Amino acid sequence: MIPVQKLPFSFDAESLKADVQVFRAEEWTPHFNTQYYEGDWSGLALRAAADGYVALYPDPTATSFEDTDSLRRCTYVPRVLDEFKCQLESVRFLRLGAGASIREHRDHRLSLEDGVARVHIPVVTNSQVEFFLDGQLVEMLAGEAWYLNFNLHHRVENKSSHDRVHLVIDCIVNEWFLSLFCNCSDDKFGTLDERILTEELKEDYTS
Ligand SMILES: O=C(O)CCC(=O)C(=O)O
Repeated sequence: MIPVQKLPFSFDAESLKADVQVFRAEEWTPHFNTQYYEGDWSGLALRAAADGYVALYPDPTATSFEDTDSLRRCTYVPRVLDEFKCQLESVRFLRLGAGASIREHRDHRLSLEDGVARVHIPVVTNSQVEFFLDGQLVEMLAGEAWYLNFNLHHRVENKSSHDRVHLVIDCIVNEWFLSLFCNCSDDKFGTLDERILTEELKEDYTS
């Protein structure tokens, strides 16, 4: 099981930020999980469940996802998404306002092993934003791409006086996605030798 892994991408943080700036303040929707946070945690759906979606809800039962009008207003995000050679489910900008925090929680079946993997790409962040996964601080910089196993406990605190924004992409795991993990290792969270993959996925990947 891989808890967290920086992925081999480097995106242009300024271009991502320019896309965020396209949206007016009133277009951001408060996160639906209101009991999970304090302060402002809100987002913009860029890709969402095709029918009857609740704003920002990455519906695990949805059978198809489609780009939203908001995505069509972005210039750079579509280029970022093109780099992901796998099916994409929900894609959102998630903003954690200055001084806001997301309480510790776990998501349901959201990991490499479950076949749906969430990637965070920080767009606007700073050193006073603290993201903890399984009790460990994960330091993610703007323009980087990170896989995190969201079945593990996680919480976020924005101790700064600036809003933090991440691009959050839910990916259907395929061989290409698995290949991103081949040559990486992580000192803090352990080596990839204890390979991530369940036996079933390992068979798929090596065949
Ligand atoms: O950092 C965020 O805005 C969301 C973190 C989180 O709880 C998640 O991605 O599941």
